[in-house]
Amino acid sequence: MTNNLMHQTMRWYGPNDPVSLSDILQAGCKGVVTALHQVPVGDVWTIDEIQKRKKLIEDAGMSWTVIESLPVSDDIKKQSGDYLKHIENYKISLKNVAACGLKVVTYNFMPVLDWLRTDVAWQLPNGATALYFERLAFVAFDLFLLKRPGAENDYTAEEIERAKEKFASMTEAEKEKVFRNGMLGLPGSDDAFTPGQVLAALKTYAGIDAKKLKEHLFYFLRQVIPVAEEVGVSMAIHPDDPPYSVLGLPRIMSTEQDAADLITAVPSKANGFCFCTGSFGARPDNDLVKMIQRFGDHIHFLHLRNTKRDGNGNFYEANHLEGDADMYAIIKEVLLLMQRRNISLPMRPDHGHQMLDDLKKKTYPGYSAIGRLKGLAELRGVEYALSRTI
Ligand code: CS2
Ligand code: MN
Repeated sequence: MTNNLMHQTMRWYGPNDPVSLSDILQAGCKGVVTALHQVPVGDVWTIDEIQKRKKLIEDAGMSWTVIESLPVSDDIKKQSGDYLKHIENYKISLKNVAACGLKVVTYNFMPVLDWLRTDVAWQLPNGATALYFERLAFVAFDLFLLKRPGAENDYTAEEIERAKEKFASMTEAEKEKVFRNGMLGLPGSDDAFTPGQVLAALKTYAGIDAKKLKEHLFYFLRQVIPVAEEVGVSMAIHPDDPPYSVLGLPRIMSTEQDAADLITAVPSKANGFCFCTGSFGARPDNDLVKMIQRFGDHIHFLHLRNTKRDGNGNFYEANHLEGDADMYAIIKEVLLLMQRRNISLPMRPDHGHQMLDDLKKKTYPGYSAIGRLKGLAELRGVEYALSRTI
């Protein structure tokens, strides 16, 4: 019997989130994962603002367990404009969050966009909805809706042909939906991008390939990890979602090799992962259990989510215990890891289906209360049962 169970949390988008702190508490969470979304990317998070947010959470009976995310600016990712200033600001923010008692900072290094889906309300047979990435719809979006210059070079002739057929068969409403989903802003923001903004932003990455972007990531880490170490904060990079290049942009945290490179570049316990089984799991060549074994000492936070892939590059977000990721084996490995390190790792059910009463509500895509509660309840059931035998 092991005593180290995962520390259950949910993401909270702050006071405007339709899912309240009370909802999260009722779901059984001890902690909350949030960020100061109102602070412009690149600016300093002040102690005052951090304390205010922390107090809201503590007054509701929980702790602010993980920051997700302290965002890294595109200037830092490109080493352009104000990047040196932004890195200095990042260091100050790390010191400030540490001064407020926070210990884990999630971030990602995806250029321009965070996650991408073609449908954020894909009908499941049971009436609930899920997030869906349909490869051909995405290719059609890129070629015929966004009309990204040079996009045709990124796809095979056959794929382009099939995307053309797909596009021709789509109704205006379907086109509109794919377009709207492609333009969705960043998590936590209500603003969608305009095509002009996206195309302009993509253009600024011309000349930055995966090798260069990785160098920029490692440069950033060489600057901030010593500060994180000094103040006792663990940095947790979130993998790319989906875990491969999209819209001609390089992606550099998609594979086991990418993860290994990160640690080799800056070997420190403070340099680690937000291990997202949903994002890494969207690639068939990522062996999730093996990755937990290999990178266990550097895992600071867990996103437990499942995806179901097909052979054509499509995937949808499945029930947490279904899909391609073997959640039983993953949770077992996490329990062994926590036992070995004698810690309780923070986790959150990353996304959930829109279902029951939530179908009538507007929540951030993937972040409904009931769907996440269902996922969390199933995950903790597996963990509880497993913990009795480990
Ligand atoms: C999250 C990511 O909603 C999600 O898929 O897992 O948006 C994640 O918060 C960021 O990429 C981390 O920086
Ligand atoms: Mn995730």
